[in-house]
Amino acid sequence: MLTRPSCRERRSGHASSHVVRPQGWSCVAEGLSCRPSRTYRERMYTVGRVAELIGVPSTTLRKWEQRYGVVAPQRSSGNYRLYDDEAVRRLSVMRTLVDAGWSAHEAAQHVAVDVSAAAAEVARPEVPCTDPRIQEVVRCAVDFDVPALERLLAEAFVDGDHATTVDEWLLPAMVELGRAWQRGEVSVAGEHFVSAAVHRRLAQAFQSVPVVNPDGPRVVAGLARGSRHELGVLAFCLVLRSRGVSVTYLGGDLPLEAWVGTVRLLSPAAVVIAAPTVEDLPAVRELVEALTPMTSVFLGGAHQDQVDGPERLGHRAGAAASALAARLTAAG
Ligand code: B12
Repeated sequence: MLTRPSCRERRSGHASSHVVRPQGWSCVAEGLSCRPSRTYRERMYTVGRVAELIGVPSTTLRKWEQRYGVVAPQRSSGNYRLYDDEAVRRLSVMRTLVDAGWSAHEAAQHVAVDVSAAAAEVARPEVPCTDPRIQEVVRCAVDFDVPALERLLAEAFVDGDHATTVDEWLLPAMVELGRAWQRGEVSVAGEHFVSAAVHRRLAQAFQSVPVVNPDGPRVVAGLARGSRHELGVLAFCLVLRSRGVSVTYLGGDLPLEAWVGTVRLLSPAAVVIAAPTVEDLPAVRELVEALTPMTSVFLGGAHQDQVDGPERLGHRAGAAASALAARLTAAG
């Protein structure tokens, strides 16, 4: 069931705090010319390529443009439509909303007004919310309670199983934090304060797990171009490493060419990527397509069900990492 965005000001606060810019190599109209560049230029796509990436026929894309004005593609010298990253992102959100039951007319209105806000309303997987630490994390964000947050996070990785910590309260707390922010109970600064602390602690825990089997099966993990929600995939990598798998963690926002080069170089047993937001879907689909001929590709994150092809790992990052570790160890 979808609800409509209600408070734009709150969201634009979040939005204005992180501007998303495509990075990396310049690639003008795929298939027309493609060369590396040191200067910033946007990637441009033909209508056929956008149709492939988004999974919608090009006739529908043209209809959304002509009837609803969702995008205004540029034109090549031969008068072919050329779409930039922002246009692909808008069309991707449009598809998600239409798939979720919105009429094309309504979806287009929301995309035109506020793409991020509209996407944020799309149903997300339910998470268990019973551990009291979930609400404590939210309280720390409201009060900017540094000592309490540091204590909670320090204790998180001292005893016990990392998978349990990650699945039972740490990642659910981040989801709850997002909801509290949407309701206006947590400020943008409070959300950043907590997510930065969680990121630091996950990274520290990852670092402190020894590499026990450097010659064993290797997994390369990270996020696609433009994708910066790292916490889920990093938590996954922490658990995977704690189960004795060698993990090469590439972080967020890695260009396609860099992914392909790294996978070619390392020949990992598997690649794990995540699709945390609907805006990430075109870049994730493109990455999956490029990597699938090279190795086994696994997918996690809130929007994993919207990408065809790779094996989906589900929404419990810790349990999924344990299961993948067991499979890789048994196979290799
Ligand atoms: C912290 C945060 C940020 C931080 C991220 C910091 C970091 N280093 O990761 C920063 C400030 C960078 C950020 C930026 C943005 N954010 Co933000 N962010 C969040 C917040 C509050 C928490 C994210 C998080 O870690 N969640 C925990 C994850 C792990 O939960 P999950 O994605 O639902 O995944 C579940 C499972 O799928 C599984 N899982 C997750 N990953 C993986 C991986 C594997 C391998 C497996 C097996 C499982 C798995 O674990 C989770 C628990 O069940 C969320 C709120 C939310 N509901 O998540 C918003 C949220 C994700 N952000 C959002 C938005 C809109 C943005 C921005 C576009 C804002 C803007 N306008 O600039 C940018 C985009 C940046 C980018 N280019 O990617 C929206 C996304 C809506 C959508 N489009 O789908 C959300 C949902 C907030 C909202 N309600 O509007 N954000």
